[in-house]
Amino acid sequence: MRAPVLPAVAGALALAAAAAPLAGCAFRPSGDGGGDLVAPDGAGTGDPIDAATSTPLDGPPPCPDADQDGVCDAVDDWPCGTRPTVPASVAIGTVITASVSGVSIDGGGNTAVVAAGSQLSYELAWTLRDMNPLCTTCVDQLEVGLVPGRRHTCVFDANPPQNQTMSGTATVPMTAPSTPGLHSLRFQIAQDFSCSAFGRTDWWIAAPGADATFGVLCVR
Ligand SMILES: [Ca+2]
Repeated sequence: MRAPVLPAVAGALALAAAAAPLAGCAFRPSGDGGGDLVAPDGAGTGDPIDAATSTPLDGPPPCPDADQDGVCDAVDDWPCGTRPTVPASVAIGTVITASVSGVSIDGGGNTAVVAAGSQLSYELAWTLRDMNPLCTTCVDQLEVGLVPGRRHTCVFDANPPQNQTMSGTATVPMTAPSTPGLHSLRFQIAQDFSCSAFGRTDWWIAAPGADATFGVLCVR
């Protein structure tokens, strides 16, 4: 299916079409009799060569634009407003530090447009370093999941050696939210007895803040 043409492109095409006859044919000063592709041909009044550009190039698109970002729905590759920029590597923590990088949502980058309720997965690389001298026997978790929403899993769940950077990669399957709009993928450090202590499946204590965002989904 051919994608709808944007106003700016339409204007350029119209100009090209209008200019073409001038290049190889004699100029018609008035009362164009047809054949110059400028529509509509007027009844004895001629058609100004610039008639097709009367629509301002920076005006609103004459097409459905649900997120009002100036890009027609039919060709909008991010129908959730302006596509956010998510850092390639995100680090959190002080005494215990962690990072997430190399995020790929369904084989793409760290932002993705996904269908509501669809099955997908994301890949990431992580690090975790425990430098807390007061809790050398504590178990750490590195939780990842949706905000708003629930934790998906723990990509790390163990008592790491003190002052050593642990690292790894993970592929996390998930179901896309059923609510259209923006949803963040975030991570946080937890210190429960284990990832699933007491049957817990949601975030430890509270969901992580915006500074721990490593991916963004535009659900539609
Ligand atoms: Ca749009």
